[in-house]
Amino acid sequence: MFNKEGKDNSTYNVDNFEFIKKTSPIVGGLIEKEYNRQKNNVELIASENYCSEAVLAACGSCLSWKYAEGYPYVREMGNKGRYYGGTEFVDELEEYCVQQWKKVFNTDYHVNVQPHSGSQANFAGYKAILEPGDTILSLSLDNGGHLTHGSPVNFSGKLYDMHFYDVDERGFIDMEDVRKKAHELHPKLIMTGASAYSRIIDFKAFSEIAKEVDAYFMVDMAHIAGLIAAGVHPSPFGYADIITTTTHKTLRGPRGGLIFAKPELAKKVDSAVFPYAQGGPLEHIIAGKAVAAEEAQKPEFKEYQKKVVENCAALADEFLKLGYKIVTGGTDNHVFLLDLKGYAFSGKELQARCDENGITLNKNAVPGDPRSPMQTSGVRIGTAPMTTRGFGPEDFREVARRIDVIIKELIKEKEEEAKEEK
Ligand code: DSN
Repeated sequence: MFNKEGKDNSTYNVDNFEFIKKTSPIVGGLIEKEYNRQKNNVELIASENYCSEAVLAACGSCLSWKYAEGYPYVREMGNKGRYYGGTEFVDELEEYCVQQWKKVFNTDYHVNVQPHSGSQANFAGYKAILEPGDTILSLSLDNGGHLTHGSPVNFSGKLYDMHFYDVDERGFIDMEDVRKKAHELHPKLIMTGASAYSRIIDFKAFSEIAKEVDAYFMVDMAHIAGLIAAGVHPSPFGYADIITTTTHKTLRGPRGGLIFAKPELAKKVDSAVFPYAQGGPLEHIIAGKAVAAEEAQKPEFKEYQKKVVENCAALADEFLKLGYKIVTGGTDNHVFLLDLKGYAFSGKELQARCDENGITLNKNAVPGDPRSPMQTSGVRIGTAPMTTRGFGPEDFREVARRIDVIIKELIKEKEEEAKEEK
């Protein structure tokens, strides 16, 4: 693991590029460059994190060589529902992984640990309860939702009849608009969850609205799953019919997805993942997910999540003190959007300039953004990765001051360019 000064304290061979270079100098060389980039940069991408060395080792293990299409727990199918021999150990592993995730979220929901990603999890979640053409009411990508929540360029926007609830003028999810549109549209599904939303989501209120209109309620908790596991954000368990997540963001596991479902939807969810959406599960990644689930039950995981939120509040506060605008005026979680509407430079330009200065973040549209999604008038900033590396509130305040210097340089350059054009 890298510390906050960029030193690698790993005991596992995270720097295994020398070994890879013996077979492929090109691939090994690119991994070395990426290793150094990650080690030396301040990482503020809200959807990224560093998993533990144990998770990394599990993902690079011999399990990578094993096929195990099917499920370990479908007893009535014989061979525990697998289509291959030799699955006794991966069966045990996958069952163990399922049980560990139930413990993390203290739930008796059914768990499917096979989705290769959050997008795959959402694809299967929709398939389990919807037919093509069914109506979904969701948060749009430009208001903080995810691509798979109905973007017209994604399968979700193409297969389903998508409608969107709005955020209010401050950027908060407008629950009155959710209720109004739910009663007008009678959707089959109400969906919530976000990739760029900095406030508490009221799952109880959403589930009440879903009940009023007899809709399913699904939550994509990918960004905030770690916070939920640690009790620093309210939980959707008990409210949602289906809950999806990735495992690599605030959960700090390997790249991948999970689906949780009310027990009555278990079979539909399982068959939507396999054989509908996917073939063989990645048992090496499932091993990494199991290790991450054990780590997520430790007291230090809860402490970490609290620090992520405290650090995010400090970082947002420093930007506000420096005179910047933040969508919703602050943050309750691990992320916020710096609102750059009215500035002469775009989110894309700020992202590039931060890259040049060793700070990694991403451009992001803000509500009412006049610029295109490729340019944007905002950047998204998250505190999960650098909190893993030991940053505290003061370190994050210093990051805000560094970004402020970069912004001031950009403003000056744009003013000079404008003068030259006159
Ligand atoms: N969830 C997206 C993000 O937040 O970066 C990636 O799919």
